[in-house]
Amino acid sequence: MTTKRGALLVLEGCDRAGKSTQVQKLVTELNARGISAEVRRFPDRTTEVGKIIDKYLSRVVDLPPETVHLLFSSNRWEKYTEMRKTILSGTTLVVDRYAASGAAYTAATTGKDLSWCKEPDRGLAKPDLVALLEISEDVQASRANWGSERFERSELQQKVSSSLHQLMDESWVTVDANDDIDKVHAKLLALALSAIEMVKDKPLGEL
Ligand code: T5A
Ligand code: NA
Repeated sequence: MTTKRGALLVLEGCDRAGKSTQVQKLVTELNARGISAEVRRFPDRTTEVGKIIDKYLSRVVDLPPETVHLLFSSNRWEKYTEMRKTILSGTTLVVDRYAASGAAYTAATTGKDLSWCKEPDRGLAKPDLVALLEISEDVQASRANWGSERFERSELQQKVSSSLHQLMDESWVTVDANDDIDKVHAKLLALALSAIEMVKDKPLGEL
């Protein structure tokens, strides 16, 4: 019997939409149901490139936006081989931000067109499902530590949201993330379980 592959599931959304909270809960619940699943996150601030990104986001260093864009993409390429291998060996990855964040934040901060912004990520593994967590401006501003990092300003977040919407294809779904944590979790769990079931016999795509 050949091993069925895992799914590549991505949670996207503006800052404080609840992505990290939900990614963690989802993996815990999938594991509790006997499904092999692990968390990945971008930026991954632990890698060599990730350390520079962390300094940039916390305003320790300044860099040109094009440089930052390539660093975020490079950070995903650092993890490409390992992620692909893990998925193909049967483990589902639940990823906290991915290529769409890369394109949407740069489009929002620089005004560059989305096709320019998407190019460095071309060839990465394509998500089987992208769940776009949507929250209102008021809810966003009420969540912990709002405004501490570089991109946390409401007019910028609206541009990010509009870019994320432009990136949607048939693999995306929107999820109302204004609800309490458990309600959002229940919706995401249902989506994840059906995606994991559906991808088993499908090849892993490429961006
Ligand atoms: N970026 C990222 C780019 O520019 N290019 C790229 O390629 C990538 C990958 C850092 C920045 O980098 C940019 C985007 C970002 O500006 P990050 O490390 O993902 O990216 O950002 P973080 O600050 O870690 O995370 P976010 O701000 O995006 O928050 P999350 O993960 O959406 O939200 P979470 O789960 O941490 O929750 C925030 C707070 O709200 C509470 C939580 O307990 C927490 O206190 N909360 C809820 N409260 C009430 N009801 C709910 N349903 C709640 N869900 C969560
Ligand atoms: Na987060």
